[in-house]
Amino acid sequence: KFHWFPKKIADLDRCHHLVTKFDPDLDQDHPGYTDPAYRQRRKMIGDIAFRYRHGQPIARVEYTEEEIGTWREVYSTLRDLYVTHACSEYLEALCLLERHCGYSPDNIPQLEDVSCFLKERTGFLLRPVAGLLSARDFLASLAFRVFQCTQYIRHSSSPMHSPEPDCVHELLGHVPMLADRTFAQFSQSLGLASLGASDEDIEKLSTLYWFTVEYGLCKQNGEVKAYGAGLLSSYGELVHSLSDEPETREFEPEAAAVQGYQDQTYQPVYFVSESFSDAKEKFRRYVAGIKRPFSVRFDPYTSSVEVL
Ligand code: H2B
Ligand code: FE
Repeated sequence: KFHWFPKKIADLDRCHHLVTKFDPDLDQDHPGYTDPAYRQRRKMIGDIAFRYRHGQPIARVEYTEEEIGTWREVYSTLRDLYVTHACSEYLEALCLLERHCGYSPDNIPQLEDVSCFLKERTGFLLRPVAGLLSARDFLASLAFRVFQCTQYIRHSSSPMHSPEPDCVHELLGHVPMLADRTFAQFSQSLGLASLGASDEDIEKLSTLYWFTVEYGLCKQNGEVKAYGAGLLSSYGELVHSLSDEPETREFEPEAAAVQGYQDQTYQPVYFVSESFSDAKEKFRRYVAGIKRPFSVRFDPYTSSVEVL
């Protein structure tokens, strides 16, 4: 079966298929389900994403005191933990973001500023998205070094947890890692492998994404540190992941691609990479085994893919 996929970066305007699984309008367990004002606000911010077209600057949001309060609570709690739990690439980038991009307990950074920062570091761009995107569309954007990024914030009743991605997860979990060269390459190669892939292979690549980009651990100077965004944006799971409770295994793409995962509670198992270069190399070998009737090559001059 043939699957359409974007060939040039502007085609990402067509990659907007949302998954409603954790939507506050429909998910009764969402902390915003019974709060119409929250749902209204989330919709308003979501409209920025619906109207967005590639190449435009991302509209700024003036966050309310309540929203900034939620951000402050997560930021100051996590900030202390990063020193011991986050990998060095993450810590380095976070310092730069604090210096140049308005990262602080009292300010929710603007996607437009963060996008400009990442562009200079690794060529990654942000584009606003209104909620959880389909895996196919989400992975496809990574092929163009575009990260689809939510702009609304979680409900104030539950500052430490959100069932769906929100700007705390993106800005504190994903963005610092996207400022690292090797990690950026790894993310793009996941994206390129997904273009036109079968549903089965998309499922495997999503699972790989889950156990690396979201919940990955890596070794650094004989210690295990976190680099996954799901960990770095969740106080509870970050502590849990580096405790002696969960099982940890050496990262092997073949195994990680078919491992069962949890999106409601902590992961029972984490995969530990030797380094990002090692993960990238292992992934390259894994991808070579994926069957597609064509191959793709990214042209950085035009931000488009050639289909060979
Ligand atoms: N959508 C959004 N908005 N943010 C994500 O982090 C995200 C997504 N992750 N869609 C994707 C799915 C991930 O879980 C994989 C690729 O399935
Ligand atoms: Fe994420």
